[in-house]
Amino acid sequence: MSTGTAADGGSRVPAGPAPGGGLRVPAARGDGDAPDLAALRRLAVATLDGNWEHDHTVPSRTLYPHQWSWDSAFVAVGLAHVRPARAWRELGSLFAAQWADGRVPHIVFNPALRPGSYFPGPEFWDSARAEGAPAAATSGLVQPPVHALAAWLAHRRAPSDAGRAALARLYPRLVAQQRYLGRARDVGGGGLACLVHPWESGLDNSPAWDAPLARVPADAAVMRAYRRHDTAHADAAHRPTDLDYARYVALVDAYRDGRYRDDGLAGAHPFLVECPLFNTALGLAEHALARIAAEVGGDPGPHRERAARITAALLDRLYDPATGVFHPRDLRTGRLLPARTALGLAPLALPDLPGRQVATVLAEACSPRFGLAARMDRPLPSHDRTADDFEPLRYWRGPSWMNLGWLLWRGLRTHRRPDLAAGLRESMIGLVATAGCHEYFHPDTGAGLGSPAFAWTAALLLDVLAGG
Ligand code: 2M8
Repeated sequence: MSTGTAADGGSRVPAGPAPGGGLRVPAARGDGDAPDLAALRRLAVATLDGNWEHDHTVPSRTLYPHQWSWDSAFVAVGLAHVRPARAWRELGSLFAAQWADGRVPHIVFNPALRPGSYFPGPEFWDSARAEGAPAAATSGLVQPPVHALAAWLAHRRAPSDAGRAALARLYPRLVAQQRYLGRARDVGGGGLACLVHPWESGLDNSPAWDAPLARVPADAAVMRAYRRHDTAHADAAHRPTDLDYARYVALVDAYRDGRYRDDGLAGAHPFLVECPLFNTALGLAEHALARIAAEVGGDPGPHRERAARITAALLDRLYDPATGVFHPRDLRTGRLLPARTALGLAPLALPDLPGRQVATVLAEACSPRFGLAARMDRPLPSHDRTADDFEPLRYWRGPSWMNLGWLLWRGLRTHRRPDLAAGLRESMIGLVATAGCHEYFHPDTGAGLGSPAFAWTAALLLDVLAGG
């Protein structure tokens, strides 16, 4: 796909509110088919400003009106380019809700919002009854730990005394987050963190989770007792099904009933998986912490050692030489999950991924399954586009997402593939030039799907526009 698909080609249109909500997509400059990058940047900044809420950025004013963990990390990466003080506030407010055991909750609820503004809301999670939970109401789950990387990138992008002080304050909290994931969540005992809910992966209804989720006993009728908030704001055909939600609810019930303790997970919890993307983030965090430690007077050595151990564990436990890519491992069966989703490409972002795996993962990314190329015809999908269960409209089962593209783009530059990195960058810019800062995009047409003013799309676009 070329970047020359501006919405209404021709005249320059400043970013501003569009009649149907969201923000207007800037038009191309009119010189050939290049999008107006300055206008795209203004659109991204206006989207982030519009989603700013006193000390954090909401992913979306409608669908996700609270603070989300990995969203805040991506947002900080973008804010560092334009509002550096806000980048540190974003991370600071999230880590202020860190639990005593080190977990960083995947949602921090804004107490000012009316009950029912999101499902499942604070009353459902009931974090106050869990030991070591913060004063703020939060969920009890986690999300991929991309925060140390975000903090490091924010510091590198906009070094300042205030930023260095913020980095020094965050450092022990980032270390505690890693400790929690590396100890309490190493349920498999092989050096990787395990997930107890698909929401922890960030790719909620990815086909990767279909088999382990199918074993969670639940009945879609259970959802009659609840009011789903997402389907009031997004097309139900683009969202997880009621049966998916019934299982999500059942998994939270099980974890919450044990007060979110991790000691009994191995024997009892119905969903336990090791995810390649999550554990790539865990490894990237140690690489970033080594750099942060050197900056704030800590010892980088242990972080480097842990980073190497995580990469080795990923290779040992999640790499399948038969497919040449990484797969999640289902700890309940001990087997790798066969679906070939974008999760399997994520380890390319690791700087110490060996050359052999770099080559095989790249081969998968460039195959018709994902279509990565120096000149891409279509956006990068979140799932193998040749698979029977590929769904171009449904959430994480096919649509293109900016955060997955951004991670892969970083990996391509790390592993010296500027040709492919340039193709992917052009494709990502083209998505926003075509459709605006949507949450996700149709993987064939690039049409905008989900929330129209989505924070991480805007934030990561800023980073991509700046060249990282
Ligand atoms: C989506 O997840 C939430 C649950 O956490 C939801 O569907 O309600 C996912 O896309 C997740 O990755 C993201 O962090 C969150 C907020 O943008 O929305």
